[in-house]
Amino acid sequence: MNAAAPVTVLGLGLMGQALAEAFLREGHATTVWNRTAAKAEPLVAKGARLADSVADAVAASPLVIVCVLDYDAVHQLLDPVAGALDGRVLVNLTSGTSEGARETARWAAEHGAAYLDGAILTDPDGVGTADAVILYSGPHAVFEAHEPTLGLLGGATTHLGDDHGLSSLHDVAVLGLMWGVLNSFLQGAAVLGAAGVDASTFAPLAAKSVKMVADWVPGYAEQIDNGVYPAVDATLNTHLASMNHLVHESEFLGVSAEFPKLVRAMAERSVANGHGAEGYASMIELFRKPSG
Ligand code: FVH
Repeated sequence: MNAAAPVTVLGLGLMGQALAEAFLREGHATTVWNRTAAKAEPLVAKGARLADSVADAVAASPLVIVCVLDYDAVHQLLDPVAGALDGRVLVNLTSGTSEGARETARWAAEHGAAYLDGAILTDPDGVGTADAVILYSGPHAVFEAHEPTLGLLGGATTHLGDDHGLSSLHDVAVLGLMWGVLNSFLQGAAVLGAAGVDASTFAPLAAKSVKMVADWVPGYAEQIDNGVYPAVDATLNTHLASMNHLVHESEFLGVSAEFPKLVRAMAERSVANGHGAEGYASMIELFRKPSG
């Protein structure tokens, strides 16, 4: 596939605009469409062609990228023009679930389109930079054929495998990680804030601690994959004692103890299941099955 191949971008929200801009910057003939046409104006000023309709936009390029609110919006937009997708490569960078991705892949195949699902792990400003991470899943040959074009969107463009659901699965895994870290930071900021320490003062220590924990991840991953959880840094019993301190400090200072209590309840169950002398990674046994 020619590196300056024409490309269509459907959906010009914050992310869609950034995607289209990245293609325009690299000299690709870029056709755009958005439900609210006015959002295309800055792109048209930079050389994009605004299509009259979704069908016109799909017809304009062999590579069609869609990035809208959710998969329902994808289908509202594309179902009426499904016939026009025949012979096209559809790359869906809309966030969703793995089942939604697989269902959309089946739908695309029924209409003769090759399909890649994707997940963007960066904000719009990061698109097109070396730091951007964009994950793809679906047939490797399709990814490979369009990698030169897709590669313009992000530095670490990664194909995860043929299963279309893999990018959405990785996306939610990373989002969960992000919320876990952020919730813990907010708990710490609340506790310290109640004692008169502002969040900005806490920030450098918090960032350093996140980095320290990040360094543990490969070792924990190895334990999880091997199914054995030696206590390298501390036993789960020791972690549980410290969780009690956080719960008590939170209650004493009059801030919410909801989040640390949830974490503590899981650790208590894990200890009750016999993992107290093992490492923290043994908690994976609880995460692997539905509670209650
Ligand atoms: N923005 C970000 O940082 C995150 C990074 C991680 C991945 N997300 C995902 O990207 C998808 C789009 O997000 P967005 O930030 O571009 O979102 P908005 O700026 O709110 O734009 C939404 C676009 O979707 C169009 N749209 C909504 N509903 C429909 C519909 N029924 N039919 C057709 N288009 C629809 C909307 O059109 P309009 O309101 O401008 O007319 C926008 O183009 C999303 O999955 C994030 O999770 C971004």
